Amino acid sequence: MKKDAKFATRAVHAGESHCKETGALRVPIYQSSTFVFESAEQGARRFAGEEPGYIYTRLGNPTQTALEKKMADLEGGEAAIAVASGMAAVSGVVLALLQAGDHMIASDTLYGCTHALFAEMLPKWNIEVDFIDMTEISNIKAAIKPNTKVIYTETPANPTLTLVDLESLANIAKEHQNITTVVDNTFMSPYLQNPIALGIDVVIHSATKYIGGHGDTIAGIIVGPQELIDIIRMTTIKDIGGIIAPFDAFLLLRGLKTLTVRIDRINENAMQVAKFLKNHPAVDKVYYPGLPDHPQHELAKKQQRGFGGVIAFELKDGLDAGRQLMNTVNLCILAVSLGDVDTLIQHPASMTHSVVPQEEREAAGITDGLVRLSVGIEHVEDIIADLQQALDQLV
Ligand code: LCS
Repeated sequence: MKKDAKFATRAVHAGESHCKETGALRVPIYQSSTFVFESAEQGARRFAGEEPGYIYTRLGNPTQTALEKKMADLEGGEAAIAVASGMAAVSGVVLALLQAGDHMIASDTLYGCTHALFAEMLPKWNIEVDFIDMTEISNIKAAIKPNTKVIYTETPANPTLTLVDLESLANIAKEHQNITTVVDNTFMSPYLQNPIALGIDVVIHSATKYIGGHGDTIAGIIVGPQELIDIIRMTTIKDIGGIIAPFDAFLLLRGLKTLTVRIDRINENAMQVAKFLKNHPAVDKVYYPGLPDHPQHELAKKQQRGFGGVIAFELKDGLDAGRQLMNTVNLCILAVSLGDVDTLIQHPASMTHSVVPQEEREAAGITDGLVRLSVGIEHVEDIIADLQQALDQLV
């Protein structure tokens, strides 16, 4: 593959080489917990870091390595580490970067369990977290303290699709030597947004979503500077143990090969579904950054290469109407998660974000009436027809 190959080509080929011994086209699933040393001396050298090579799958595995190389390439980072879940990625990063007495600034709109980790677990280790509205970039500057070590955000955010201006965020952080910026890029995938190119230090993904793409695995990825990835590998991942299994690494390698075609279709479908929802009399508001009247539409066009597949909307009759909608769709599947080939629908306030206290949920725009849709790759006319029959029952 040429160095300047386009994204779709890199998604297929980066990080992989054919097996020299067998000629196998695909990277094998190295389903082995441990690796044999040729001699006691070689084992000692590997443990001492004096010789490259595998030791034990908790410390690295060839299927995992191929995935990590591909993801580092696609996100434009120096290195990557693949882990057991999106939450293992979030916790792996913050536990490596923060210690007792440190301060972190986080978005007020985050995936529910990320919010719970930051609000409930980190304070147990005397790490202070301030949740702020980062759509207003001046709020970030105002929240920085002498002990601020990390600024953490999601853009677009789960589930309200609010955006944060990543270039401005990176510029503010760069004025302070000790601050690392971390962005959860799950909603965009590396195909639609590359935070590192905008000056961000570390990118994480719930690879469960668009990277896997088929609703059949839970996994996470961290991409960032080599030095930090090495620290995460040899501390939070090695010693706490949230590693990815070789089979899951294989599924993600497979998922990434079709990332661009899946997302091209998802982008087209989601735009049409958002327009349909906007015009339906049962719908009050639609939150989709691709719609020209979305307040952050221009920012989305500036920092993203597409608008993604997640749409949030409010029904005129609030929560009861939302419940009825979720119970009357047929093709759309009532399930949490997102980024799959199937269209999924769910209710953030009682499901994905139920762990966030109601007051904080509402302040972040996660009202009880908000419904979240993750548009899949089915034929768009079938998705719209299903939503139409369910929404028509509400008018
Ligand atoms: N970051 C974001 C933005 C997410 O949406 C999720 C999961 C995670 C991190 C955690 O990833 P996991 O450990 O599940 O791989 N989001 C979910 C959601 O919206 N519905 O179900 C899970």
